[in-house]
Amino acid sequence: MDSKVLSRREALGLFALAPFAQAQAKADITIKISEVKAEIAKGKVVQTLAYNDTVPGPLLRMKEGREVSVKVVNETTTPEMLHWHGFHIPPNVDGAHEEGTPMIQGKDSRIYTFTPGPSGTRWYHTHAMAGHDLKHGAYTGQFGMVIIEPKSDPARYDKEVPLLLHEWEPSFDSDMAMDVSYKSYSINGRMLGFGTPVRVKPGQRVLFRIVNASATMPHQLALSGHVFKVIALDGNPVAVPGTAEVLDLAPGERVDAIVEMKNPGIWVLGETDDKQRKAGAGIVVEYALAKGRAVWKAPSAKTFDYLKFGKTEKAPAAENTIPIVIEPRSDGNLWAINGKSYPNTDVIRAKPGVRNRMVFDNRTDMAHPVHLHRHTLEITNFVGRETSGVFKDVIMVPPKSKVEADFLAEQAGPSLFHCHQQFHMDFGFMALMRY
Ligand SMILES: [Cu+2]
Repeated sequence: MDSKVLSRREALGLFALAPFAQAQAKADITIKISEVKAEIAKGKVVQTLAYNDTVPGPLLRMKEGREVSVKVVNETTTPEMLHWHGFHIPPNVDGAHEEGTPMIQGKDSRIYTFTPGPSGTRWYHTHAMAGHDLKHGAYTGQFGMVIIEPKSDPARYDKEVPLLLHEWEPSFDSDMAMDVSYKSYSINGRMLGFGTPVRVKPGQRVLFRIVNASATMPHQLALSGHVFKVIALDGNPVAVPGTAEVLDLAPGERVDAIVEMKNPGIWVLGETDDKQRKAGAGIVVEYALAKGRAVWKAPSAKTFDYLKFGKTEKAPAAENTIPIVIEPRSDGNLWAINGKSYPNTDVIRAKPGVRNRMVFDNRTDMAHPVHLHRHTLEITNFVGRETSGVFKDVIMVPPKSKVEADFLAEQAGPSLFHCHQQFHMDFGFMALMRY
């Protein structure tokens, strides 16, 4: 779809009719977008945009395969877009303007009706562009978790704890306005020490469902005195569940990990980076009857590897190969895909109905969390190592390296491919895929 034409038609109000009819209709879930004052610590208030007046937005539970309708009411005066991240749903409801989902105009509403799937830890967040405006897009509080419950659930745990990471008070590092930094950090909308602790009991198996809802920052987490057992990445069960002292999450990524609670005390689950943790990136985990201050104990190992959770067997061969060359630019855009920056990027052509292989060739000196909408990617080669059985929708491609990942082309219509780092997406790192 030609985005320039669409914006012009929107400017003329040609999309006003359908939303008006929709405004009268009922939905299973209503999400309101409005400006809020969020208290992220005692006396520390940030003004932001949020869903249903809370940061994060409400935890949504959907059933795999059961149709749901969600009414999104935009009480702000600027157009918004709500994306269902990790869902295999049609482009008119996926929540990307570039795919053809209509924007939710200011003071207007839209109903999204779709059949959720696949099951797992998904999330929803704004897909509006921000550019240099740090008061919009993923810099805001517009994010929340969706758990799509499977038709039958084999996972065994005693308690489920959703954790959503975010940063506040963004600013540009320098006059160059190239990189964003933050004054404060939060988990579940509160700085470390100011939220409700995660309350556990000895012997419990606790499932942490973690989303990095950061606009731009990767994070590394550890739970002092405990080890994670990773069971799913981006909501998709891994081939080989395994332990990890630390969890790496790029923007957009999720980790589901079970922790056996067998070290009573009061502990910090937080960023391994001291500066970020001290600026709020953590949450207290408190055993029943434990007394004292929350303790941070740095992990002994700091490496996290996708392939630890994959099989060593090669994935089946793909029938089509799609080269994705990532390069830096300095022409007003920052990044290019196959030599061009969005909106001038070439359409990525996939072969319908078969296994397609994306070959990410990151020629830049930064890692990029690449994200493909409406599909699941299986990592088949990570920096020279072959694997199978690790299914994701965001893959962190290390600097100056190659990563290969396959998807089944079974979702007709356009799908957006982009870097999940908001500042990268907004400055060229985006393309449409079709088949
Ligand atoms: Cu990037």
